Amino acid sequence: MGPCRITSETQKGVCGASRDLIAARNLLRTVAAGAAAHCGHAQHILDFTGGAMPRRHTPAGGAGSQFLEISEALHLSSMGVGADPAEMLRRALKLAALDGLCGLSLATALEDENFGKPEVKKGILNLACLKAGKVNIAVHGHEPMLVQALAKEASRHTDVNLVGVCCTGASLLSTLGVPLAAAFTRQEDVIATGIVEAMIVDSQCVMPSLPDLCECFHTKLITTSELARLPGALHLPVRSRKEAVRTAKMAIETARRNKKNRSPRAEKEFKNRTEKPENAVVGFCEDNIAAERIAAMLKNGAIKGVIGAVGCVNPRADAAGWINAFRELSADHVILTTGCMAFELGRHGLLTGKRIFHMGSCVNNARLAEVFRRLAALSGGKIAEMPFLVSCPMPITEKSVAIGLFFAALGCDVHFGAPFPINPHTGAAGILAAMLKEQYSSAAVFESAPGAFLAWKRAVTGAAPPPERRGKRREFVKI
Ligand code: WCC
Ligand code: FE2
Repeated sequence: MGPCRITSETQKGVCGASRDLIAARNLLRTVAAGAAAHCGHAQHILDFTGGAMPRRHTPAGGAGSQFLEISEALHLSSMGVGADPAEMLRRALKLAALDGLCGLSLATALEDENFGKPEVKKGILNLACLKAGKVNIAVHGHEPMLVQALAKEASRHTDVNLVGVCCTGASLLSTLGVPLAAAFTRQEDVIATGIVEAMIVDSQCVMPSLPDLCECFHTKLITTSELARLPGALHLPVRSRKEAVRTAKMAIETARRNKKNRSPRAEKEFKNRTEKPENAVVGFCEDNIAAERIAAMLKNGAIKGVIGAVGCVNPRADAAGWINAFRELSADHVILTTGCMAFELGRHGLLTGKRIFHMGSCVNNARLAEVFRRLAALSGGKIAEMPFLVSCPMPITEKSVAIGLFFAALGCDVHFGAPFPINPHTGAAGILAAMLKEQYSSAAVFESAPGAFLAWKRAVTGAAPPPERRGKRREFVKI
């Protein structure tokens, strides 16, 4: 009796739950958690600015009904409520679509409105962005409320070097060109350089290891989200613009005072590092991506498709293999990338702004959806008829699963690498495939090996489908 685990196809749980039911329930709970994170992110910005939900992002059930959907999904998938796998999966796809509307798209619109839309610019990334001679402050997490005020305040202090980590960093890089030191997997390395005076975190993808790690160095850990507190950290809440300015000043003062505690040895070691910052072209968004040119390239066969490379970089996966796969695909595809994948591609010198475009943080995947919509409109078709693929090759968090299924609900084919969000060999995966095909004209592909993924992509990719084939549904491909 619990936790629910899939054993074999024929076996059922003591309660009678089948393998398919357990798989479907797990997927629904995963999407609910991902949607809660994105919708919560958007709601926190609304709370911060005191604004109301814009009409175009309001779900059919009214403002706030997305949270009821999330709650109902958790209720439905708890012990002994629903027992129909198809109903769970139907809800999962509906919730993924809501995540796109009230999470990704709303958060992106609010960030653009309140903190400015990105513009194309040069940026630098990796740990070498830290400066031994300066007071280093790293900002980490996802929500941008403090960091915009912090960046403004930091620019008044010539001795301060502000760097970003993870999606707070990706968003700062896109909007203000602030250097990006690391993504999720390398967040500990930032502190372990020994030359970071303060790490300021908001929420999501912040490792619980950070308080322990900061104990080993002089780094002051500062939390700013009322939701996401860490034991032992200095908590400076940011609930309004006024508080953001006050916290920015306090955080900078705290970091400056802390520099005297830096270990001279750590500073010397950092100076001896030979690594150089990686150059990148960043700040792409739906308004500056040259959609007409990409649509023309699709039409004349100069490129075979557009791929979204999104989601996490899982240390258990073959990250180098995936980077090589996208490098290879960029020869005849345009690649739009966000979040940790964008950092990883950048770390390998691939964000040149020629074929691979940095589109910002994970909630900024809304920009990919908008680019897809515009490209489809320019080509006179629907998203489902276009050679688009969104690939999430190394998912770690529930958020990346919700994002992937959001694109599937838009009619875009999606690829997931391991750990798979649903066991592709279960009947539940078959139900999901049929649902995607029948109701959304999309397909989900599960493949954990970069080489096999490339071979599959090469096999299914032709030039853009000729007009007479448009509208025809493609077959579900399962590897
Ligand atoms: Ni989005 Fe994955 Fe990075 Fe966190 S920041 S680790 S969900 S890709
Ligand atoms: Fe993220």
